[in-house]
Amino acid sequence: ASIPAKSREVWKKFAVKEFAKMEDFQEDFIRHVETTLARSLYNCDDLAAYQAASFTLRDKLIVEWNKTQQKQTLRDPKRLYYLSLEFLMGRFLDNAVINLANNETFSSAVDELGFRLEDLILQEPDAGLGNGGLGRLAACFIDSLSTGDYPGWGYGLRYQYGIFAQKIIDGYQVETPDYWLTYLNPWEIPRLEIQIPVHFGGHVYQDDAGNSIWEGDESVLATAYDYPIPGFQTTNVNNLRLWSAKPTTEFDFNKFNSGDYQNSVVDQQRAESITAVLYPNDNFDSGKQLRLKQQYFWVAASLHDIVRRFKKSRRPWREFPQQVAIQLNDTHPTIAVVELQRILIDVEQLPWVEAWGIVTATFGYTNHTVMAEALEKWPVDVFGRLLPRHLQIIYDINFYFLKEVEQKFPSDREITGRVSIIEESSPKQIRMAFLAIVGSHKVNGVAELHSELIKTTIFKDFVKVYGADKFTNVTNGVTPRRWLRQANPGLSALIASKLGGYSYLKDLSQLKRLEEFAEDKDFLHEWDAIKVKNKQRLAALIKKLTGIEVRGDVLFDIQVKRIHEYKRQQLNVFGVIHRYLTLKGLSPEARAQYAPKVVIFGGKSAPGYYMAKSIIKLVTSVGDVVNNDADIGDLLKVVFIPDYNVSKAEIIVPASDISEHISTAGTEASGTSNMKFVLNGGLIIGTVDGANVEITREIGEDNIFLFGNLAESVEDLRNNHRFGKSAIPESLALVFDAIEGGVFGHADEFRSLVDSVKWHGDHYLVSDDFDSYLEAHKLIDEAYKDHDAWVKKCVLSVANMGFFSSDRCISEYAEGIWNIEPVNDK
Ligand code: T68
Repeated sequence: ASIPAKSREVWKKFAVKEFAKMEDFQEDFIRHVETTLARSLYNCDDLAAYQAASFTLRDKLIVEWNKTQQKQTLRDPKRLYYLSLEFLMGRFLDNAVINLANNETFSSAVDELGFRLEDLILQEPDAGLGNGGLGRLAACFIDSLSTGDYPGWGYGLRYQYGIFAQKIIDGYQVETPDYWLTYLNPWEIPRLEIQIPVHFGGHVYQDDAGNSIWEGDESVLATAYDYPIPGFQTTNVNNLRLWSAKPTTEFDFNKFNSGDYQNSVVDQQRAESITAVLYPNDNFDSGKQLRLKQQYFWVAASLHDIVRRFKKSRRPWREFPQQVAIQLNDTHPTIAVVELQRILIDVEQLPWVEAWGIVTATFGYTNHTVMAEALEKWPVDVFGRLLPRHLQIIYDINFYFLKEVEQKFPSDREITGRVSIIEESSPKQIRMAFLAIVGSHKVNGVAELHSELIKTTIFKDFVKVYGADKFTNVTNGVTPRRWLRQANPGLSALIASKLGGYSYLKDLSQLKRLEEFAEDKDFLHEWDAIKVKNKQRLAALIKKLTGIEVRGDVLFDIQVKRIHEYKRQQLNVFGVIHRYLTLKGLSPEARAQYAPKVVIFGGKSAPGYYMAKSIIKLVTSVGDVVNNDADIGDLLKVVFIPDYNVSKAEIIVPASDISEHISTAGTEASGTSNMKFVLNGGLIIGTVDGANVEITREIGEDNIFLFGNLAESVEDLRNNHRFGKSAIPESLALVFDAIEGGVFGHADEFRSLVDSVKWHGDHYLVSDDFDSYLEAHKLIDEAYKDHDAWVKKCVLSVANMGFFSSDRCISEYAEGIWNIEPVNDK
């Protein structure tokens, strides 16, 4: 519905203008306080000021958003749709300031109005719509899509409750709900007029023409909330569309007519539960029916939208894959493969083969794990009850696929069973990763080692079927806007002063030029002063959150990430205990040879994950003992920072001297915080796992502390444990003795942690890597003593981190998988 030509002049006259000057911003700000918020100068607190400042930026964003969408509609390029059940966005305001406005101008404009920008930023709750790496990766990707001028939209769910807030009470994790939408959210644009019906359940019948008709018996509406995503130094603004479930306006008239009005309303309300809460598991498949409902709800609404947009161009269906690329962020959206096939054959009446060609040319699938417990499977009966037509189509897809496999390998009678999308177990299960592979034209892992592992382990039969070319690698990256500029203003300004401005944030390979300054004493000194400031900033946060006092001038050793046995926080805390026992055993003079150190932990455990919760309790219990031991003083402090999230990470990451990325080799697909820490001038201790391998290649072996067994040895080592051929090293035995002797509280609390290593096969190979881990820490202690050499290592590492920008990552996807190009005026 566009405006008639004769009225356009009026529209143009009053179009929203750019604000270059401070006064323009201030005028808008006050207008929002007085009208949008219905407040006044007598009634404007930090929250209102945060909202007004956000609305002011949002206005600009929306103008550019509109222009971007108009331009794209006109040129009709191929678009990318990134389907992710998680977008771990964090805060929007400071990011928008960096991208849209001149930071200093904006900050002083706020100042003049009687507020401090830092305080306003703190008013914003994190958008915590994700668990960890996978969700944060999606957030970095949409930032890079906008920055690179790519036509790319994100599609996800608008959970009313994001990842739970973590409290630590008596040393234990306690979960509290994260209702993040209490106040007006300036960063979302409700599109309540967009209402897409989504159906569940019911039955399938054939009509006279032999077409399959699916009649659902439950329906809900998907309504859209749009989040404009600004890019850096570009006017391109993409969209993140999050769906929310709403009841349909149709009642169940049977109930209604039988006088059961109350219950017919209650049924309707149930619709909203679909998008009520994010499932809080990281790297674990819990297989709950509501989760499947979330998946289909989101996929059906997104595809409806995508197909509607495609149809506007009136192109023939065969051109769909030339106009649309859809990326599956893990297997969570895999039903999209089936839904598109259903739309094409049942609704658009295309022949199966033609439809299937379109589907497979459209989708790409990213795998994020090889661990069995994280691979998604759905029992056939659960699936069939919710999505009967989709189950039929999956059987058909599998039938054609297995026929192809049989023809290719007539003499291999086992292979069809191994690659079948349906696992013939009881109950029968749908292997979603296999469905995703069959339904996509490219499958990628997220770091080189991981991408090799998927080809040789979980997907090796598919390499035989499709050839190795279908499988590729795109090593993860992180956005330098949030993870350098925003998190570390001091360091990014110092870098800008040497590289001639901030354009390196858009072309991170420019960091390489920092090598020239690695011998420059003044530069190293400035660099180090920034690190100390960042550590003081973190020390203040630690004091505020835990009451623990730590010095800002000592070594900060940090491990923050989801708590998981495979990530081995237990290895870290056992190492801490070993250090404590060692220090205790020394004379005061000998002790003084050790440099003081703070060991910092943070991260959430899935609510039902007993082992992970025991690890948290062990960390806090060790902290209680060590931090209050007068013999130890500042030599060792142990801290658990509660409620680790994106905005806390922005304070924690820039403050590290050394961070820990110590997963059992072959288990961490990539890791992305390893990249963030090094980019911020911290060194890392790590196993030869995930992206640690490529980080080592880029920054050089001298600048990283690697330890532990390699992925190729893991199987043998696990077998040794099974057959009683492994021994606990003396060093670790001492640690266990202390725990079992009650040094850190009741031993029963930690029984399962100790026993899993001692008696239950040590699946994560803690005992095998323990001594090598301690050795690496000795090297760290040594290296840290030569402080100048340490700082130089940090500079040289940062100089070589350009590869790990998510901009590089997105351009690899764009060229190698999506076949999309930037849309700009150049
Ligand atoms: C992470 N995966 C990988 N999963 O563990 C990490 N899982 O190595 C990698 O760097 C990152 O993905 C990005 O590629 C996850 O974060 C989940 O959070 C998850 C969520 C639901 C179900 C299963």
